[in-house]
Amino acid sequence: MSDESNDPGATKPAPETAGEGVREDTERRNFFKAAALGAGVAALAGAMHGKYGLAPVISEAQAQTGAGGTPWWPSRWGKDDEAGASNWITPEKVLDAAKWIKEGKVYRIGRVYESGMPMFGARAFALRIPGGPTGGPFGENKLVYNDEFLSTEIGQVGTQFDGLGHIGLQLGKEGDKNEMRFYNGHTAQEINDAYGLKKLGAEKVKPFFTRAHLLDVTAGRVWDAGQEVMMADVRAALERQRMREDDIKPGDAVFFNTGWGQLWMKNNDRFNSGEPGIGLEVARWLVGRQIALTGADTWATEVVPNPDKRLAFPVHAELLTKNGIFNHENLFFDELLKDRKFQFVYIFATTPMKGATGSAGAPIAVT
Ligand code: UVW
Repeated sequence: MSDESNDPGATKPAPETAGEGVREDTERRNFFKAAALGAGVAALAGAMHGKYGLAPVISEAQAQTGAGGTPWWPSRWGKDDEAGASNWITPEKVLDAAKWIKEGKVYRIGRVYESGMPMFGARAFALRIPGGPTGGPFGENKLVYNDEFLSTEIGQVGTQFDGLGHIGLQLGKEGDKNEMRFYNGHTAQEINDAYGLKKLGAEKVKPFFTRAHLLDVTAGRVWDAGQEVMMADVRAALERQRMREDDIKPGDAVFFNTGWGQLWMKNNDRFNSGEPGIGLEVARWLVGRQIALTGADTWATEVVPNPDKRLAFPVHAELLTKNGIFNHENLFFDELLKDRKFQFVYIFATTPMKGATGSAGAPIAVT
């Protein structure tokens, strides 16, 4: 739809190293134990924890490097940057995206937040309005009001936008927070605080108004957990949908519909047990296209478990940690697909909660 090329920074080649650091994480181990995906997942859970006596997947030196053996930091947007690929959203980019609005039709592409929704690991969502109305009556007009109390991992449940403080890699020695690196090389030592992240919080993400491309890779296929969406699937979807790869411009969004979202609130156990999704092959293609964000109708966007049983969520690290590319999970594309709308304007601003690891919210697509 547009031939605009909007590159505010130097082109950064796609990383070449395949490996990711491993870290101990009780919640994720619990998830993998709970996920009834058999020996593959159990092996991955084992590989994630040094006490199982397995060697680290890759050397520390490998883990510290991005493209061509160089560290993944400093970012193309400067050594202090905390906004990552949201920096692509310039006034020029917004004006170009606006050209895609032809009908004025608005689609909600996020889910309703409710207590029965599927959640990762032991995450919780509890909304309460005890003994309502909460207050009043006030004044001669007898006004009453209701307030809710919410207890949840607010940035990491339901439709969730992963921020740059969500995922890092343990480099150096196990537990050394000076060598737990996040986007732009920021360390756990620098950013972690019991009252919210001191850097890379959701409030640092610039609002999105950008062109988006939805790739429906289902093509009549019922995908299973652990099945990887490959470049061949991406290219087939582009062809089926009469879209061109070179129409994906820097700062655009690319989303994937796998069909897994059909399980939402219908079979939460299966939905949570793993998922189909992209792996490192497609992730590196996305990095090469210099997108601002990706997302899917699944809870991680990436294939779980990864076909390489040694790796845990390597796409999260490739995109968020190494390249500052955001990930919007548990999206809902049914209405767009029904109308065969594969290209639209994606609009979303994170709820600016200081120090949050991600954001809930209500993304919309406009055609
Ligand atoms: C992880 O923390 C991996 O989960 P999510 O998919 O929610 O980002």
